[in-house]
Amino acid sequence: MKSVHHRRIASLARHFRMEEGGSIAFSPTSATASSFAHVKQAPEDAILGVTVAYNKDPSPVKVNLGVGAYRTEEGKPLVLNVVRKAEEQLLADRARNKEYLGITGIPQFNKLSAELILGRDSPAIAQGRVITAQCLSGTGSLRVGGEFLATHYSGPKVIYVPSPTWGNHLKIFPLAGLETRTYRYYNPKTRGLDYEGMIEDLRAAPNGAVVLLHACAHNPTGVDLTQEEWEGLRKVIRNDKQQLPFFDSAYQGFASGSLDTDAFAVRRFVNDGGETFIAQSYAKNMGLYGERVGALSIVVRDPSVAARVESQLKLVIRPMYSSPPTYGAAIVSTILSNPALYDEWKVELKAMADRIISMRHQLFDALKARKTPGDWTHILNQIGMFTFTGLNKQQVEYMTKEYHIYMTMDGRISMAGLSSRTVPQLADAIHSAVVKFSS
Ligand code: PLA
Repeated sequence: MKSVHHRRIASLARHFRMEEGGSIAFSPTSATASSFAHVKQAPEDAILGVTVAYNKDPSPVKVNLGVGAYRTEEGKPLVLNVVRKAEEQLLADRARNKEYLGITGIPQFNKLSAELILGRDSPAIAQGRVITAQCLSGTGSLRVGGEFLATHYSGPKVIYVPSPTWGNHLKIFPLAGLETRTYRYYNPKTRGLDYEGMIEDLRAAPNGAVVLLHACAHNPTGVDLTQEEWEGLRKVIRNDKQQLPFFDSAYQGFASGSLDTDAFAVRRFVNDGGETFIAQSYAKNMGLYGERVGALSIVVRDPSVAARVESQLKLVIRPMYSSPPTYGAAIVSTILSNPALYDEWKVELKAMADRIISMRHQLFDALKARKTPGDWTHILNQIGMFTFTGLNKQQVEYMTKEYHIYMTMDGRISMAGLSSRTVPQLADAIHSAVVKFSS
């Protein structure tokens, strides 16, 4: 079978008519017409486009609950105190320079990142079965992992993602060269997990298929598996189907406030000795959104393949962006390697998680006080940054138009963007939308 790269080059070649001698035939319709006149206007991104619309609204009361970005009670972006301290240390260190990093980034960052998600006492790390590469946040880690699988995985080059899932998964994996299919995950009727549907779909999926799992705080639903359900799922994936789990860990510490609790599922899978992919992001848990810092870890069964896997991983990264940026990873390494900063980080992380949980209570109470029709207990029960409200597109559009509340069309709201000040406005908007248009 031809490799993905060969197929991609072949398809590119089909776009051009190669003339004899190798030059490319090109015939613009006229000397003045643009060669891009045929390019169609693309729609805005379903999540980041909400911010674009928000920025255009002149209203002083507008609230952006679209993108999952933490805000303080005052509605401001937060730079963690530990991040400021790490930056001061980095700035004071005159020995630091701006040289290129190696293709897989800062070795110390990679080691600390693997320890953060797998645990310091992880047998897989001790046995040399973990390959970690610093990548461009969670998205870049998923993309590099996807492309490595498309090129080197011996199983079926198909990945199963939950329905629904973070919208970008559906774009990242096909571009990386993996056929992308969905498995049932969420039951809108119960606003809970469709565990039976999930198991049934994965049993029906090919043996060896790749299965994308949200490590915790499932986006957009806020619905996670219980520890027993994780164990049931693990048995199906490992024992019955020999499938390959690919964890997307974008919210470690944000779901429960504890880094270890939120790593439970990943550790459960890795500790059974099987092969596992993990994409980690420091965007949310260290507030390093724009620094684009994250890691891809590949856990292999046999340590003797690790060096070869790493060598090929470099060949995926080098032509994509050559090597990752230094600054964010230097901040993360400084914090993770310094026990005092590490402890302080855990306190700040817990405070962010707690503020999100308190927003859940405030919103729930505000709807109760307004006697808003419907059952809103899912606001309290869902986990992580988001509430998947169950509001429909018509209701969302109404809330944006009448109340200047910006959120994604699927009815997801970022609880991290809410504050005590804006809860009443949101509750009024939800109440009015529900009364006006029953869903
Ligand atoms: N994976 C999941 C499940 C995510 O929710 C996000 C971010 C990422 C990966 C990637 O984040 P990173 O590349 O910045 O590390 N989701 C956000 C932002 C918070 C976004 O859509 O880019 C969201 O609002 O859903």
